[in-house]
Amino acid sequence: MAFKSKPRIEPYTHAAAGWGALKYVAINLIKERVPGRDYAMLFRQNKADGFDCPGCAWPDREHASTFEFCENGVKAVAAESTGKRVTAAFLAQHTVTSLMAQTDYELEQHGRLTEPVIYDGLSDTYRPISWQDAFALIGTRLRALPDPNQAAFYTSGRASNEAAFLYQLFARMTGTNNFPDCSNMCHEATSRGMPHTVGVGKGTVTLDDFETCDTILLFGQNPATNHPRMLAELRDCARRGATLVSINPLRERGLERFTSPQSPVEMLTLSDTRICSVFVRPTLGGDYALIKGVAKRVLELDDEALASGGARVLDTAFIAEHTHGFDAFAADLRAESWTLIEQESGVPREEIEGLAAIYARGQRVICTWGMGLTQHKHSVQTIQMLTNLMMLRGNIGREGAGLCPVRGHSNVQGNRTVGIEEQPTGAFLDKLGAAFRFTPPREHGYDVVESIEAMLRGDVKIFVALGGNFAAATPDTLRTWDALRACNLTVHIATKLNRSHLVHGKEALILPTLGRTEIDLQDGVPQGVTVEDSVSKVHISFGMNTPASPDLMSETAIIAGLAHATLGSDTVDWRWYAQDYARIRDKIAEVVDGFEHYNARVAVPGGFHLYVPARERQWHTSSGKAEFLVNPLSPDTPIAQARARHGERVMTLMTTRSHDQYNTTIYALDDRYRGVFGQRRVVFIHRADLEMLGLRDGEWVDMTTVWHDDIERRADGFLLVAYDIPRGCVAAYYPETNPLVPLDSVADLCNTPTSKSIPVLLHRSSATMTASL
Ligand SMILES: Nc1nc2c(c(=O)[nH]1)N[C@H]1C(S)=C(S)[C@@H](COP(=O)(O)OP(=O)(O)OC[C@H]3O[C@@H](n4cnc5c(=O)[nH]c(N)nc54)[C@H](O)[C@@H]3O)O[C@H]1N2
Ligand SMILES: Nc1nc2c(c(=O)[nH]1)N[C@H]1C(S)=C(S)[C@@H](COP(=O)(O)OP(=O)(O)OC[C@H]3O[C@@H](n4cnc5c(=O)[nH]c(N)nc54)[C@H](O)[C@@H]3O)O[C@H]1N2
Ligand SMILES: [Mo]
Repeated sequence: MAFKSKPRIEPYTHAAAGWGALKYVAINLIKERVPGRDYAMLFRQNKADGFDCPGCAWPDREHASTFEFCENGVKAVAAESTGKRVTAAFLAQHTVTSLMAQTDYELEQHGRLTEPVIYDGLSDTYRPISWQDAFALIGTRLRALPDPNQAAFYTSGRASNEAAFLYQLFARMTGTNNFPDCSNMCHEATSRGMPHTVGVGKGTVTLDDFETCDTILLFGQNPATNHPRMLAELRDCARRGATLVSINPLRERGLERFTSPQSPVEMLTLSDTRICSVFVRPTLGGDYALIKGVAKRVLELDDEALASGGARVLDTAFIAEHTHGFDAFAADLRAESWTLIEQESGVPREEIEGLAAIYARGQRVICTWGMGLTQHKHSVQTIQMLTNLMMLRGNIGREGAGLCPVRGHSNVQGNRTVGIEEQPTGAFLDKLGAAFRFTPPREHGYDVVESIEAMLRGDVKIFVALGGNFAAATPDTLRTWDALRACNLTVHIATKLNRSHLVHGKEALILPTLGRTEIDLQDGVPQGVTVEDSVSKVHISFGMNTPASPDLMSETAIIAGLAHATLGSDTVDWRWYAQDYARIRDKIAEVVDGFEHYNARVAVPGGFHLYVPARERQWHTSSGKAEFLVNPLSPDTPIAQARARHGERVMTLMTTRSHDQYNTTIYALDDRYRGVFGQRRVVFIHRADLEMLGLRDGEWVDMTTVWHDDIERRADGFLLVAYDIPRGCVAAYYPETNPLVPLDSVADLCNTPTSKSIPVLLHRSSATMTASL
């Protein structure tokens, strides 16, 4: 544990990245005992002939000739290339009960899984099982289900297109569309909201647009931690003179100043670049009202221009030619009250007007957004309001402008594209059925929240996970654990030991897999896998590292093995596909629009962009135009309801990521840009709220959720940290706070857990606490 910082709170005063990042990289390489010969491999990530970084979905510059340095990319690769191993001997010595007592950080430290194992109830340990026996057992159990919808197939967003396509084919051939996946908890509001407005659930920009934009509005995102390579892009924009605005309750340090580790001059002269020049700080969940206010002001500015004979502020040509519903939208904006907008956004009218002025001045505006917009009750409406705003000035489908949802997992977007979708379209199913000569199930399946509810009801009995950490990533932890434990069988295809392997069904298996950084040989031939980034670019990735164990199988081969054992190979010759992934790509080309000549196009270095109709100003909506959508602004939110019952003591909690974690994987215990070291159980709160609650900075508190049911939801033992955060809002890290998120606290229209706005009460902790994990 020599690499653990002493628990302390110490505000960060430097620019983001820079030497601090390099120091952390060095620590990570040593801590993970990455074999020396593999250091060079780290520098081949995101190069044309290397592997796609498993860190995040931010795109790469084509043919990047220099290593795109990214601290968190290195952490992700180092974590996968670790020298530490979870062996059969380790698992024999550690009961599941004893492992349950360890933190997520400690579980991560045990290293890579090495061989397939099955839970043995008598000894309460995992024991080795052969691959063939594991497949046979799972196949027998799946075949024995009276209804195929009693199985759910989870996907985390690291799976390749090839693995994800084969997985959805396998599950659909068993007869179900139950595909809970990490995007249900992530960018679902984007994927569900945008098709109604612009006809596609994906971003409309490419990296080239960042070269010519003059304004970027960054909503609810912390790129210095979560998408560090994006910062380099933002730095270039700022240097060119573009105006960058952060819209975020927190003034994230990483969005203030940045020292590029790519720039020797900046590194040696300790200089940096200012990134955002303006910080607008709404209350949690206040963006919908804020964006509506900005749109209202844009309309007012246009009225003023009309009256004074000045240039129009609205792009009237775009609105006339490309959109539908403008009049009703404008009437709704004019009728909206400024008082309500100010109250619900938490932003004073002058600041909203200031933001509108920046937006209206921009000739080429890009809007980016992350989890700060998507994990709220009104997230779909918020994203639709954002597209409305962009349409007012024709900022979609032209150079230097557009919508840029910033995805999380490195292939989460690709997974959905190739069929990980619980609500598939009829057209997709028709093509899939025709390509593989079967009748796919039509009934929509369960998403994440619905799967948990179905397990609790006893309607789902087998849970299979292609990666991820379902038990920790999902809301309402104790109920989710009850749900998983009620299953007859849980199966995890995974690289590392995690909580989900310990919260298991009556029968349970862990199937260890190759990571993306590792050489994947099938029939002696190295296989590449393909992924799609945040700007819909598809490219191929080849592993370069020796596999962590000779007993690992690739995800694709595991899925083929499971499918063969369950369905036989008369209709689909599963193992033939797994022998050469190009065969799977040929089938994807047949089934999924936009993948024509797939193998030839990914053979070109850098890959290819998928067609995004809105980018070409083609609108695949019901009206054939981009739609202005009218949604009301209501003060009747779950937070307001909780305050009506418990008064102003109710705080709105956001659950967020620290710098040293990757979702539920805890690499280390620091969050250096926010000044937290050696600990994770902290809660950030405004000083005036501390005073109002009669609490002090440095005291320990327990948190409970205020919800309409009688279920007690609590998370105990958090250190209060006085912080620059809006009044009434508090922030703490996930997954520790997931016990507080009610299962039915979800976004309208997309069922995403509202993990950035939970009504909570803070209570002085009864136990004497010391800083711990
Ligand atoms: N190192 C690292 N990289 C990652 C991940 C990781 O865990 N670690 N996770 C990956 C994944 S799956 C994802 S989805 C992305 C997540 O990346 P982000 O989208 O940056 O997600 P969060 O860390 O949850 O941070 C959300 C940001 O939104 C702000 N915010 C919270 N509520 C609101 C609000 O109501 N309004 C506004 N305007 N802002 C708000 C928070 O202050 C914070 O800055 O990162 C990906 N990359
Ligand atoms: N409260 C709260 N909850 C949240 C969020 C939040 O902001 N707040 N964010 C949500 C978001 S945005 C997301 S995306 C989800 C994330 O949910 P998940 O994707 O389920 O979680 P991860 O922590 O990314 O999964 C990590 C595990 O994946 C496995 N793994 C890693 N690499 C590979 C691989 O290459 N192959 C396979 N098969 N397995 C691999 C390892 O065993 C590792 O332990 O969490 C969501 N939950
Ligand atoms: Mo995510």
